[in-house]
Amino acid sequence: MAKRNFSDLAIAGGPPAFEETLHVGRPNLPDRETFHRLVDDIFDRRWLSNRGPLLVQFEKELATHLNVSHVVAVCNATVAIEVLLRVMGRRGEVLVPGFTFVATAHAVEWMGLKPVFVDIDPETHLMDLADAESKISDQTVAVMPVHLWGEPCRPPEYELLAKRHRLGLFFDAAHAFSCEHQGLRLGRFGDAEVFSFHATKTFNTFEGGAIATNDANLARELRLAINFGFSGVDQVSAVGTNGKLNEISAAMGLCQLANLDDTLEINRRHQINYSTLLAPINGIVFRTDRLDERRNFQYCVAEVDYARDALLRALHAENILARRYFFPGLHRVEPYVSQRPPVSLPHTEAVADRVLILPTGTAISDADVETVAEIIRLALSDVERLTALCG
Ligand code: T4K
Repeated sequence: MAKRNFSDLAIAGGPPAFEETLHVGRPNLPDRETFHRLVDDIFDRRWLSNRGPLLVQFEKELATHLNVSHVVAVCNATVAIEVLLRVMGRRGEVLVPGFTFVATAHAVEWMGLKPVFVDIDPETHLMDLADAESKISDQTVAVMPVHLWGEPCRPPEYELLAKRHRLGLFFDAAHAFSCEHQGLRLGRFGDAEVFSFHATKTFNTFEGGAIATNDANLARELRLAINFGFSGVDQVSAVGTNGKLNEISAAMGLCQLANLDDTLEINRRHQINYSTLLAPINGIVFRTDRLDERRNFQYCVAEVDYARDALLRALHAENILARRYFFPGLHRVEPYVSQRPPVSLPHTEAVADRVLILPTGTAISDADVETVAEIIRLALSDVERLTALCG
């Protein structure tokens, strides 16, 4: 049933708009037949992991796609960041934005380094360069900006900063596969960039990730590090962990690469449709990002001026599982909040209180996007009632 006024909303007693839940992060899936054929080959070969032929091909195709010399496929992006930090071989503080997924900071903490939280630019949601520079101390060993929402975070400026202060520079590019900065695909900047291929990412390999770098020595050390330090049969030359990606994930990645342009086009269409439909609605601002640059539009990001959490509950009642990533900001979550003196990151806090992520991807239709936008319009048409019902 189409909803025409506030009383039709599920929070006001109407039926939910969707019988089947709409998710943020519903996996995009490649062509089933192609994937099954590759899985049959894996079964025939009985080669399941440890640098099988599909993994080798996957890394090669990724390097071509990203236009970098070396890509090391890893079991997920969190382990990839940990391995990078380990291989860097320095102890001390790492600058990370306060507004990102917990994995960015946890990877630093897990490796026995100290994440130092930097505020963001409220317009771009990206780590604030000036605040980063002001937080560099004699303990700082690296900086790890995040290309949040797939938006490149001024990589050349961070390269200058890192050079000036002799810091390691690693970009958390978990959201940014296939995005570009001024015509250059992300993957080439800093010492290395880390992508996530988790199920919820536009480009997924069930679980997975990759480190891209143009540094041959670093790539060699990373390969050792993700394979127990083995440099040959029965030959161990370094301490290592198990960070390998398996053949099934590589098969998935190869199929997803073949589909990538179609997937990105669907994301782009949803981005434009949300942008158009939400523009006339008071109280919500939709981030348009740079439509003229190559983006993956993995996340459709809105900012709500008031009653964000009430709107979130209203959407959930309609079976629209919108999310408030990355609430409430890393400096306000455990263990960081009780580990250290209170930190104030005013822009991180303000943005974390406003952000609302809407469903997108190939599991969502154009009609779904229209319905989501219409429900937002109806819910925000009476904020007082919305807050009374859901506040
Ligand atoms: N750096 C940054 C900036 C990151 O955002 C991330 C991960 C990382 C590093 C680390 O990357 P990985 O180590 O994961 O490779 C998700 C993802 O688990 C996480 O990968 C991602 N960022 C983060 C932003 O989002 P949740 O807590 O939102 O996941 P979950 O289970 O709530 O799933 C989201 C929605 O998708 C749910 O409504 C259910 C649906 N879903 C999920 C899966 C897994 C499906 O429909 N099918 C599925 O298979 O964390």
